[in-house]
Amino acid sequence: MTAKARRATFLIASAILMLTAARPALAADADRAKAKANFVQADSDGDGRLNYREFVTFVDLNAAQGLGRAATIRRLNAYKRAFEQLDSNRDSTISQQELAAQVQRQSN
Ligand SMILES: [Ca+2]
Ligand SMILES: [Ca+2]
Repeated sequence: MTAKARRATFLIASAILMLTAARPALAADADRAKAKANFVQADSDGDGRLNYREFVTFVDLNAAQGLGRAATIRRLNAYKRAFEQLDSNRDSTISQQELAAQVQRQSN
């Protein structure tokens, strides 16, 4: 992997992490609540999971509210990569558990 690719991967991993939580206390709770509300709003078919189209909406909602690094994903147009990284069971949807697991993996 080139240094540039490594940096891009790092940026995206950070962006994913910041989508959900793992921030110094106070801000984190409020941001988590917002991200959760955005998840529900983006989940247009209400099945509790985000397909790719819903995930793009989710990132854009987070970006509009300045949550974490969602704006970075949007600016880099890295939706697809973020989606693939989060979808750990490869069923082409992102569950809240998968979002939470990502945060846990990175904070351990
Ligand atoms: Ca859905
Ligand atoms: Ca999945």
